[in-house]
Parts: sequence; structure tokens; C-alpha cells
Amino acid sequence: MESKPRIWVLGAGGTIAGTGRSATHAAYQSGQLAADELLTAVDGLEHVAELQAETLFSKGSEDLGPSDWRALALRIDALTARPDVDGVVVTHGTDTLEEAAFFLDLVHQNPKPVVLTAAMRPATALSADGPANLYQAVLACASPRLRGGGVLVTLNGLVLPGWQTIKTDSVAVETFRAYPGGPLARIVGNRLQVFAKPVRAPLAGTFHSLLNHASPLPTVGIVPVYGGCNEKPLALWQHSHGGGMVIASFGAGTLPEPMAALARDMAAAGCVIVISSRVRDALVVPETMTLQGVTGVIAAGYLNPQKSALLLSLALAAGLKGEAIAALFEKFSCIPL
Ligand code: DAS
Repeated sequence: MESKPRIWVLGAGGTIAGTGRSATHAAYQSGQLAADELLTAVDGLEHVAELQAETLFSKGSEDLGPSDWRALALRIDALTARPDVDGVVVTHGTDTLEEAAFFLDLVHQNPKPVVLTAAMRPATALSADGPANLYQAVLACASPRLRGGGVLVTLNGLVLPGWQTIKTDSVAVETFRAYPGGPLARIVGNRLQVFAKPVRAPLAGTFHSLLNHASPLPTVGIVPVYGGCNEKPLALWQHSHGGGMVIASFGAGTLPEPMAALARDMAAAGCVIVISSRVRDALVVPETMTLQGVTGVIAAGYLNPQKSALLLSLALAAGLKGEAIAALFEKFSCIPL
């Protein structure tokens, strides 16, 4: 008989580990259950893999950030280096799941699978989605047909490339989708139907060496635009940016003129400015930006503001400058899918 894959489940809090005071009340507290308690709620997992559970964080992912994802990545690094671990599943909150998946893909080098999952309803809710999502994540992690896709996200019957994952709905269970591509596989019961070739992210593993840096990653702020706004949202960051800023512009990169003028000044003073879009399915290329051709101003391609901020922060931490950083973002404006 073939031996089952050995999968390590890392609990990182979130609604999947959340509990509320009743099955029908909308309010709950994230991150209350340990990873091994999540496993006991899932019938049939023992047929898919041999599992070990460990709880890393016990909070909502609204309170997680780059330093936590660095700690998570280091733990994944250590686990995937072990000969007795074949893959890692991470249970995480949905609020920053897309950032965690993108970050992990940029730093994770080991070819062993890493699959993130989450839930929109707490464990105590009627029709909690966590147990099915966890089952599906283990199934995806155990599948040889999904090898080579880097960090994956599995929720609500879909397997998504982690770096492309976006959250699109505040409450519905069908909230996650892949952009600009699509899902790699569907899961029905215990059946995994793979219909796209798993391809790694354009910069997969590029920043692995930053995992052991002692210093925190530079803070890259995100400035939103809105109808009638002037330069003030950007001016708040003028003297406190960590070397870079992201602007969540209108449409494909347009800015109100007062903000464009300040951004020109900040770029001339050495701040790297990435232009993403406040539109959910974002694509900004250099020629559609108000600041087209301005040195130090970079188009985010398909990356939304929160993913752009992570990439810029890692690039600055690696000591990269304007042209080199622009080349990284360029990889996300024309993507082989
Ligand atoms: N509490 C939020 C979080 O931990 C929401 C969730 O997980 O769905 O991200």
C-alpha cells in the first residue's frame, strides 16, 4: 500500500479558528481555536494524509503584517527542509490572505507544496466553511498534479495561484478569485480536477535571502485617491515614507493634478513611487499613468496596492534602486499564464 503524504498544518489564526457566542450571531472572535482543534472537525482527513498540527498565531489577520509573514515563512522553510515533511498547509485569516500568499511566494524557494486556506464563517457558525476548506487544502497539498505551482490558495472548492489571489467580497464564501488568471483546479468531494498547468509566480523565491535579515522591512504606505482630493493624502507621507510609496490611483494610473505635482517632487527627492489602482481588477502600465516618463515613478502592472507595497518593501530591503525596482514590477505587467 502506498504511504500517505506527511503534511504539517500551521495555524495562523483568522475566522477559520474563530468562535462566536451562537451559531447565528454575526459577531465572533478570530483565532480562538488551535490548529489541532481545527483538524478534529474534519471527517476523512486521515484518509488523505498523515497530519501534524502547530499553532503559530492566534489572532485575526487584520493584525498580521510583514514581520509575521516573515516568521511564518521561516517556519515553512524549516519544515519543508525536513525529510519527514512533504508539504505545509497554513490556516490564515481572509483579510490579509492575499498579502500573505503573495509575500510567501516571493520568499519561498523549496519546491515542496505550500497551501493556504481560510474561512469566511467562524467555526461555530451554521454551515461553517472552514472544515471543507481545510479538507480541500490538504487534498491540494497532497496532490502531485499541483506540484510546481508554488504557494497555492484553496477555498470554496477552488485552487488558486497564491500570488494572484484577491478577496472580492466582504462576507460571501465565494469571495476569492485569481486575477489576472483563473483557478488551477476545482474540488468536488474528494475529487480534484486540475485544468490548468501550475506555473510559479514571476518572482517566485527571489527574496528568500531576506528571511534572515535582522532589520524590519521598510514601511511602504498606500495613499488612496478619491473624487475631489488634492495632494493632502500624499503630503501626510512626504517626510515619513520608508523610501517608497504606493498610490492607489484612479483607473489605469490617473491622478488629480495637485497630487501628481507632489508625487513628482517626492520622486525627484528620491522616493520610489509605485502607481497601482483603486479598481479591484487593476492594470497600470507606464503609458496610461498621469506621471508617465517621470523618473522614480513605476507602474504596478497587475499588482493591486497591497501587493505592490509588499513587493516595493522587499525590493527596498534588498537595496535595489529605481531602474532595478521598475524591472521587477515590469514582470507583473505581461504575465505568461
Ligand atoms: N477576522 C478576519 C481575519 O482574520 C476575517 C477572516 O478571517 O475572514 O482576517
